[in-house]
Amino acid sequence: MTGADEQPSAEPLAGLRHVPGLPAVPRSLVMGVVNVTPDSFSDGGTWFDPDKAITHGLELVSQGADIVDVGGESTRPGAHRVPAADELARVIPVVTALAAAGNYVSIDTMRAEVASRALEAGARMVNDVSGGLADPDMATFVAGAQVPYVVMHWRGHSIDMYGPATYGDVVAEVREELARRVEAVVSAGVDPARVIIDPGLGFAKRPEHNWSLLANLQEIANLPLRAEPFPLLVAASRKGFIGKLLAAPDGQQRSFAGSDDATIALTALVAAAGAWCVRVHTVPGNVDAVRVVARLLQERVAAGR
Ligand code: PMM
Repeated sequence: MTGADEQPSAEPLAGLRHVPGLPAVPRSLVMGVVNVTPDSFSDGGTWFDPDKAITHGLELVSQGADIVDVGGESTRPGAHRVPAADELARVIPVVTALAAAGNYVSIDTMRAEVASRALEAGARMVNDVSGGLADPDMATFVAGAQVPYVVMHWRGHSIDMYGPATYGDVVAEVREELARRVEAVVSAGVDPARVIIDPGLGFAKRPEHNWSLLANLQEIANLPLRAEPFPLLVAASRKGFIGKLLAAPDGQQRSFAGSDDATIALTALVAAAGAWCVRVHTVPGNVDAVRVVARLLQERVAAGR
């Protein structure tokens, strides 16, 4: 799915830096979601069967996803943790098949043990929604594995998703808490060039918090730890704050699939704001959006604006 407009160029666009070990294209990357769970909030159960999950992952790639993110533990509000053995049984066959087909596979897990087994099975990246807080062994494991690592802003497990959703200044607090997490994982040995940060939309955040964060992505990417912005992953796809915004006049929240067009709109906006990657449930419109934005940004760079 690589078009002529996607050849790596000597001059990456502002905010889009290459993360070692991942595709190098001068546009935001698109990560397609494969939730191998019975209960994820937007697509729970749809891809729980491993064969269906593999077929779905291959389809996402054929539609243009740069990375497929495989997860075996739901983080929907109120979710209980699943035992590590169940998580492994869900994700490993799917990671194995998708990686064997030559794809960039990310493992969405909070457990070092699952990350380790998934990397053995061919995954090339760890996406940890807890930013290293859920498992004290995770940062050291990632440091040794030398793979890209998504550090998401997180305040606790999903069983109590909204208890800790209190902020004075959500942008400043998320930025500060992310900075502390990045500092911690880097001091555990993780290569800062492989750290990707994520504001954690919906995780201990109410709709107004998510909108504030989306409106201030640059500030979040510019952590005080270094001069360059960190690559930013934005995962707005199908989250409840979109469904709430688009509720019908009778208050009925927009369905998950009914939020996909709005997700594409957000993809375009966050890509234009410099997001390094978007994590999405449907691929074609989102890939089109990042390609359109890259072309416009290229024009801006050429004009020196
Ligand atoms: N959200 C979910 C799962 N994994 N990973 C990252 N990095 N960021 C997120 O916001 C995130 C994630 C939950 O959404 P889903 O159940 O629809 O996949």
